Amino acid sequence: MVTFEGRFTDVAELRIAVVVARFNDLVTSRLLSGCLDCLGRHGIDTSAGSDQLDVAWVPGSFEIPLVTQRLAASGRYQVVITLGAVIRGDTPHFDVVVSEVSKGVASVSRATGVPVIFGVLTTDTMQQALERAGIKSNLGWSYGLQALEMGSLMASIPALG
Ligand code: INI
Repeated sequence: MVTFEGRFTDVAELRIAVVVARFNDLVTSRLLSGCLDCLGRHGIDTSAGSDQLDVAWVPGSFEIPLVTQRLAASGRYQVVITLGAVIRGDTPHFDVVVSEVSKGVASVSRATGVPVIFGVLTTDTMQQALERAGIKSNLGWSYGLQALEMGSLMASIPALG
C-alpha cells in the first residue's frame, strides 16, 4: 500500500502562481496578504525578486479562469491559487459570475493537471467577506496552506503513461 500525502515544509521545488481579482480589492488584497504570509512562513520565497512566486491581477472574478488557464498551461507552476470576492448584495449577476469562475477554475485544473485552489469568497454581504479576509480569520492563509498541500501531493503521485 502506498499512502500519498501533501507536505507543508518541503517546498524548495514548488513554483506557485496567484491570480487575484481587483474587484472588491478591499477584500482580495487582504486575502492576498494572508496567503503570502502563509507561503512565506512555510519557506516559499515571497520577495519581489522571487523565482518561486508570481502574482497576476485580473479585473474581476469572471476573468480568473482565463488567466489561470494560461499560467497553468505554461508548465512553470506546480499549483495556482485563485483569489476573488463575489458579493451577492453588489451583484445582480452574482450567480452567473460565481458559476463561471467556479466551473472555469475546476475545468482548468482537470484539463491541465495542475491543482488550482479555489479562493473565491462568495458571500451575501461585504461584512461577511471582510470577516473571512482578516476581521475574524483570513481564509487567504488557508488557501496558501491548501496550495502547499496540493502542489506537493500532486508532485508525489506518478503520472500515468
Ligand atoms: N467581480 C467580482 O470579482 N466580484 C463581484 O462581486 C463582481 N460584481 O459585483 O459584479 C464582479 N464583477 C466583475 C466581473 O467579475 C468582471 O470583471 C466584469 O463583468 C468584466 O468581465
